[in-house]
Amino acid sequence: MTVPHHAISPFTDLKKVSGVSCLGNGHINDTYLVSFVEADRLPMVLQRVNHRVFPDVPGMMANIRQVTDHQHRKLAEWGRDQPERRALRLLPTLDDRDLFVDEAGDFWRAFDYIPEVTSIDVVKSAEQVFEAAKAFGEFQYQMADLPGTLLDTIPNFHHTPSRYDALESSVSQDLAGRGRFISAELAFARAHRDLAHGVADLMEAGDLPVRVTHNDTKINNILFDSQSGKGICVIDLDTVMTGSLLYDFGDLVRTATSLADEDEPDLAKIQVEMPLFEALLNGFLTKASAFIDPKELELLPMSGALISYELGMRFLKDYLDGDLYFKVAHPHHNLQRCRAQFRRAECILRLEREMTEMVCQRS
Ligand code: ADP
Ligand code: GN1
Ligand code: MG
Repeated sequence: MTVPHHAISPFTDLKKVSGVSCLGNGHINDTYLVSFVEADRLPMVLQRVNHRVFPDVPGMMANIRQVTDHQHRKLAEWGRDQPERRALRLLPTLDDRDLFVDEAGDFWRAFDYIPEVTSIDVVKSAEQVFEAAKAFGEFQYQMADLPGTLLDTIPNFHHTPSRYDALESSVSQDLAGRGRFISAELAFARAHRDLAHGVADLMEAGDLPVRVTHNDTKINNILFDSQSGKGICVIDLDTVMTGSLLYDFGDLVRTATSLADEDEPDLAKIQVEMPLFEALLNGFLTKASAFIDPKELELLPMSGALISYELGMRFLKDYLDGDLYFKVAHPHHNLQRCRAQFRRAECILRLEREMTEMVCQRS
């Protein structure tokens, strides 16, 4: 690991730094934990933001500033304990900016570290799923009265028909010469084209509420309190924009109802567990039942298939393009990830009726 000293010094006195290590398994940004010499000083989380993925980094940072300030206002208004552990806090540079741009044009930002937390890439229990879903439901509740509007920093981020079109365009270009390896996956994408319209068309017709949503609610974007196991803080706010509640619920279904890794190569190991879906539904509705719309409720069961299908297409597109977007550990990684998402989508579609019955019992 190359220690980014030049990016630490804008945020803090380098002489006070005792160590730097890597943090997390994100596919887009680079995250570092910077520790300090003083025994009572909490570390800081330093991130290099991927500006190929986020074309408007200052706009994205303005969104994050708006969102986190609002979260802290809400936590104060509700009298919640430990507010510093319940919402991220941006750490400005020494000259009071939320962003530092280095000579290479890389963008850096920092957050206060939240102590005594754990994060997971794969769920281990229904309690964890309940806690994660409850925290993401509460996040939407917090955002309900966000003042002002957020910038649409990645337009059409969850517009699944556009993701389908982007895939077809990559198929035509076949930039990396990998088109010959993807016939089964492409056939799956084409056969499920209708699924792509499930939410997008209703949003366009004004038949689903437009909300402020997180848009990347995978299970490792929640911090759990190490002692109690409670979901304590929603992180990774890069994609907070207007969207549908179904995107957030759907990405939770994708990542929190299966005990397999996101890139599990053995598809037989990828199953979707109804007890985990039940925990997810109960956790999410703890807060969201206060505001969820009947149409959203009706579509909760399909949302997981939609987001799994969408992400599968995104991984497939990147595989065809030559791995330009997601970090990969080996040459066929994106294809492997795509297969695992399509398998999840299939499992969820098979369980849709059971899921619908469960949702109906709750309403
Ligand atoms: P990425 O965009 O790469 O996914 P994240 O913001 O999700 O980056 O952070 C990566 C990991 O770093 C998280 O899964 C979590 O384990 C840890 N992390 C991030 N921010 C904090 C924080 N403020 N306090 C404690 N841990 C954090
Ligand atoms: C990316 O940054 P990270 O790893 O949390 C991606 C998400 C995907 C996710 C799949 C900005 O999220 O959309 O769902 O990988 N983020 C962006 O693991 O594209
Ligand atoms: Mg993350």
